[in-house]
Amino acid sequence: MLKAIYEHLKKGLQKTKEQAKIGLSELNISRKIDDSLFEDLEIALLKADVGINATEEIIEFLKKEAKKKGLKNGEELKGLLKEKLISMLKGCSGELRLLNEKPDVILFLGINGSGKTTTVGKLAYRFKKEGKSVVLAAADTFRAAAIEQLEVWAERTEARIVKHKPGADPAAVVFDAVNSAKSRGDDIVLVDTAGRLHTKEHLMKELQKIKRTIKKFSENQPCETLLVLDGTIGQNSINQAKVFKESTDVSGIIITKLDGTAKGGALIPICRELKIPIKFVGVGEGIEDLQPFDPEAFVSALLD
Ligand SMILES: Nc1nc2c(ncn2[C@@H]2O[C@H](COP(=O)(O)OP(=O)(O)OP(=O)(O)O)[C@@H](O)[C@H]2O)c(=O)[nH]1
Ligand SMILES: [Mg+2]
Repeated sequence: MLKAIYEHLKKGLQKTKEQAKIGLSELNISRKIDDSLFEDLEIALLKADVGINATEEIIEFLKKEAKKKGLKNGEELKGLLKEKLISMLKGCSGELRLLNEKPDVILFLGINGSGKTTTVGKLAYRFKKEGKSVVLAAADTFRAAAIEQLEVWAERTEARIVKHKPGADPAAVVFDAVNSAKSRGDDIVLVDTAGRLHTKEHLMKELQKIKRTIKKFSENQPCETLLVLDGTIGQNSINQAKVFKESTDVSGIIITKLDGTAKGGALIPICRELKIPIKFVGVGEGIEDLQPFDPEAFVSALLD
């Protein structure tokens, strides 16, 4: 099972790896260890969007260890680099927190195009595979065709969808979705919301209203508020996430589009700065292209 996850993640990250050139193989690793090798490695890490602070920490660590262990060849650094990256990402992952309240409600937020709706679809598929009954709440009543897009996912995953007309009050959609899930004893409600720009005050207010509506059914819900971040913007998502975090509690992060980016290394500064666990990563547009975030598999896919 772990092997299958690793293979899939590796495939998804192939492009990341090719473009990021984070692999020491790209740096001619059979070279002798000297300042120029460390410089090249530093550039590769920065290019992969690992960020200045983390890159410095990694280089310092490698220099110290290389000296201590009397390493001569760059090849020998690879294991250490892997170990260091994994240790930096440990504590950054987290499992989805479910309370089995029938329904558990999971709220998705993020700016336009970050991958919310696609992620809702992929997660619905995962839950259905586990035998859970899933309701999709079409609370993006704002963007044209958003409801139809979610309907396609509902069909694909055989999840029930609760929707209103375009322009309707999103909180009213959420009320109906949770209410019907509760009366039918459904397991999970996934709430798709409209893309929010942090500058748009009213969208933030709308989000708070959605949360209040969910809390009318249970003070413990939503059991997760997941912020969906576009992996292709790398470290730039940190500031974006901070603004969301200031407006509402965020319990987990999902980073999408890691299959199409040279900035996969940004996961390190993202998790270290935000201190919000990364719960899943998106590695493609397909229904199965969502993986629980596993630092070891991630680093292996990045380096091997
Ligand atoms: N390659 C790749 N594409 C993705 C991934 N996740 C989402 N996408 C694509 O990104 C685009 C935007 O995804 P949506 O799910 O519509 O994003 P959204 O956040 O719901 O967008 P709005 O509703 O406009 O706010 C779509 O073309 C998706 O197929 C991923 O992990 N990898
Ligand atoms: Mg959407």
